[in-house]
Amino acid sequence: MSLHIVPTTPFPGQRPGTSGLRKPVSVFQQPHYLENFIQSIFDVLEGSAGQTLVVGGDGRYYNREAIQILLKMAAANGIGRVLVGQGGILSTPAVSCLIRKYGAYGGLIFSASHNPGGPQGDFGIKYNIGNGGPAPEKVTEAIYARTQQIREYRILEAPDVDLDRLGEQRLGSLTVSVIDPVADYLSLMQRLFDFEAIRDYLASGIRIAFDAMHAVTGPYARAIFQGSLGAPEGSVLNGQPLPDFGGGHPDPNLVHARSLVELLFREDGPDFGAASDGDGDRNLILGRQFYVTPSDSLAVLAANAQLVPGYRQGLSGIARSMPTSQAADRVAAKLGIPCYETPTGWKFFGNLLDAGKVTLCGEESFGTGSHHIREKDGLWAILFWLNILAARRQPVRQIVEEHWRTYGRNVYSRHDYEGLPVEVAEALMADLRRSLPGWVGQRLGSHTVAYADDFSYTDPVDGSTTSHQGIRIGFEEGSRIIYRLSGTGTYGATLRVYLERLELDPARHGLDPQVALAEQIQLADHLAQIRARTGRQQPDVIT
Ligand code: VG1
Ligand code: CO
Repeated sequence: MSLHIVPTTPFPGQRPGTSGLRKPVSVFQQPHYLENFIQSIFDVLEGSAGQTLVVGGDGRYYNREAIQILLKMAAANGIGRVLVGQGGILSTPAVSCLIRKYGAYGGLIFSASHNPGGPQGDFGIKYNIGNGGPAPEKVTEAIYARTQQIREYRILEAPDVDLDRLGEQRLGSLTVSVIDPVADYLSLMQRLFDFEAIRDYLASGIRIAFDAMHAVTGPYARAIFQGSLGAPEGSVLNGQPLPDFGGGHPDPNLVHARSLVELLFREDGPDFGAASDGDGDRNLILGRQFYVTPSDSLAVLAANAQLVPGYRQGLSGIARSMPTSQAADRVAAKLGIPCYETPTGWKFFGNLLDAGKVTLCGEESFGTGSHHIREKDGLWAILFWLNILAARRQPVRQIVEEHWRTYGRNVYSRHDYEGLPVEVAEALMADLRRSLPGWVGQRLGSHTVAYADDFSYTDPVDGSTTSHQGIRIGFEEGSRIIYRLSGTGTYGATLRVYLERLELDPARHGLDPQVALAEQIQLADHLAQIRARTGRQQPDVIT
């Protein structure tokens, strides 16, 4: 084994987005591309010598190769120990759990989350800090700055580590511990939820279906649902992680999880359905013939938290990303606890969780989580729902409809326009931003504009400010139209339009959101000239 110091030159564009550095596989496979980024991470970490890192990925194409490179570079950069999931597998929430449990210095997750995998798909890398959460912007910006100056990287020339063999192996001065990817995560879940009650509930004839979408949650879900909770074999669908996710798009929404949705909408379908994404941090919740909007899911979990052992002591506060509906705010108000509004991306919840200001947090993009770790957590959200169902013994639909009757319904939808030419999307946003001051106080359709701004956030814990986080047009009755460009795509630009309207009249709660929001949908197009500018007649994805 020998240490190599390899000369290199910077690559443009290695700036992490909403959630890590994400690029097509072919970009990552260029000589030195991954190495440059990893060395830049090591270069900005202070005091990491001799420390422990947690490493794993969602099993997508290039995962094993990337982990081998990472291990050899960790050895060459003086890291003491790496905990790596067997087969290179660790979900994002499991990495967060392990960093916290073993007091690791940080962790690396190889994933492009919900983006497709395979040789033509995407790859990605995320760095998490010692609290278990995504690196905050000051760290990701320092890493990016380093990528623009890098001149060399350090790597050990050594044979590959056997990622399938549990136990310890040496790589120079580095100890590599190959660990069971599921065990620590499962024991955390067992501490938070009433597994016995859920087991009894399932044994009473309740049928569940979980779609792992051939991504990372398969082994976790089999151990939890079919192992610990006694659900019959076959309850976990697509449970084998595959490098190309079976050709699918591991995004648990109504479009990409269509086969599960169809199963739940059958007359004789299961009582409860759920799915997760590539790296296991997202969740889709379905009842029989019923879809739970992620924003509503957060609100329902908050309103029912006292039924769940890990949350019985009460919630200190709730946080939601700005585009997430205000349903959670209404629960927080009733509970008399604060509700924080943060920019999109889990990294903005870390300080609030660390400071004990919030217990639950969530995003409209199928992400829900709590202070148990510092990432959103798909299986955790599904277990939270099952625990509530086991306690209340009512169908999902009834629980949500009752919730709406108590709090009102924040009717909600997100429209995505994908793969737009970058200049078209940026010009649309720039013109919209310029027009904002003129709208306040104006009547648009049946609504009067209360505020119109480009969202900016000051972290209440460390005082850091983040601006340009999305254009908000808020109306006097609490309705909102929000426009943002995605920070996770790898091709062209994706425009996200978020629509929300509060409906207090129970007689109208059953309306299809696309119908209930029709006026706002039209207005959103009119204000931003979406159809005229993009030539698109409708969104690519509606959730
Ligand atoms: C999207 C979601 C955002 C989420 C992010 C990462 O970002 O909108 O809410 O935190 O993905 O999720 P964007 O910038 O494309 O809107 V994941 O599951 O990729 O780690
Ligand atoms: Co994800």
